[in-house]
Amino acid sequence: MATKRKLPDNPNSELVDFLHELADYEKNVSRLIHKYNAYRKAASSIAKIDHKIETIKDIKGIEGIGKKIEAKIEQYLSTGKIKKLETNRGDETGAAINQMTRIMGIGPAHANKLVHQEKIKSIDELRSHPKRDQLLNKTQQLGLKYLEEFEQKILRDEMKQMETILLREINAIDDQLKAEIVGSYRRGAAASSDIDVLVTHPTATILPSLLHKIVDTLTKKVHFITDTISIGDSKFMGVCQMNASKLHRRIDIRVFPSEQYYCALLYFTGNDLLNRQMRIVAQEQGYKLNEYSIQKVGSTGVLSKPLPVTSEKDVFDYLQMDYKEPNQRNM
Ligand code: TTP
Ligand code: CA
Ligand code: CA
Repeated sequence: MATKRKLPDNPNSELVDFLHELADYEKNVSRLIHKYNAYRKAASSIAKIDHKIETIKDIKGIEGIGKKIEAKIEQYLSTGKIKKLETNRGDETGAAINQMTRIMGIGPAHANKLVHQEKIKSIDELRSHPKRDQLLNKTQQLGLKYLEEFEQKILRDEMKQMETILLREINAIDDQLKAEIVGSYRRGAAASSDIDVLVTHPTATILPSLLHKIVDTLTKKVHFITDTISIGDSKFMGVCQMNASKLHRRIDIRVFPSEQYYCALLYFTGNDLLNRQMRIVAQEQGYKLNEYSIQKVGSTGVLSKPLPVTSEKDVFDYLQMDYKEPNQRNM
């Protein structure tokens, strides 16, 4: 994960990267999620500061930085290093575990097992391991195959080109199909980690077969999809490539019936922090909000039928929140 987060324009990007590295170690090696969350929060607060931090005074009173992390930042400012980070980097087993979690589908538990039980110390060792295909499921095998490619961000220009192909092919299947690229791209990001596609059709009953038809077309007709990780009635996860000169990218395609489309559009546009915030506001106001619908929660906890939603703004309105354009949703 650490390599995915690049903040080229941030004046404190080195410190932010260091905090992410400390966070990943806590999540993957120590498996202390509260410490992971604390580092992530601190990193996110620092990333929002638009000038170079010179002394510890520059971060006084900033939300999300506790005493212990503050002390580490102080070390960084005075010595350019963080002792804990140096120690972590010297921990070979820890480093190996961290390496394994770079692979899609491998979490901390599986990574620990590969390192402690199978004594695998690096990605290269895993790649050339005689039992490789027994040690990994299909998702993880694809994750290993495309590891370096999946870690490269997709620039907006390539996202746009992929959008053109996707919308063209989806519309050619059925001109009533409506598709949008969501996720960070819809929020205006200059670069994205993967491509998220949302599809709907006015006739809800045929959605599963439509998803299969879309995936089939994108695989066999235009050779855009190269691998399937998983496919169900409403969700496809896979790998795509715009052409042979471009990298392999992760792609998610989801289909929703039209009455759920705008709740799904809101949710899959994100970001995740806004989703969490809106879910809490919903709870406070007696609603239940998720990627499918918004419902009223009755006094006995009984849920109403899904409320009518014909735009994202309808959801903001129910919650009495000011509407946010997609590019204002980077919380
Ligand atoms: P992602 O594709 O994981 O994230 P993203 O598109 O915002 O950013 P990136 O460029 O790194 O891919 O998920 C798409 C949206 O789905 C996300 O913006 C919000 C929602 N989501 C959550 O609310 N919670 C989650 O845990 C995940 C994975 C996604
Ligand atoms: Ca995404
Ligand atoms: Ca995604």
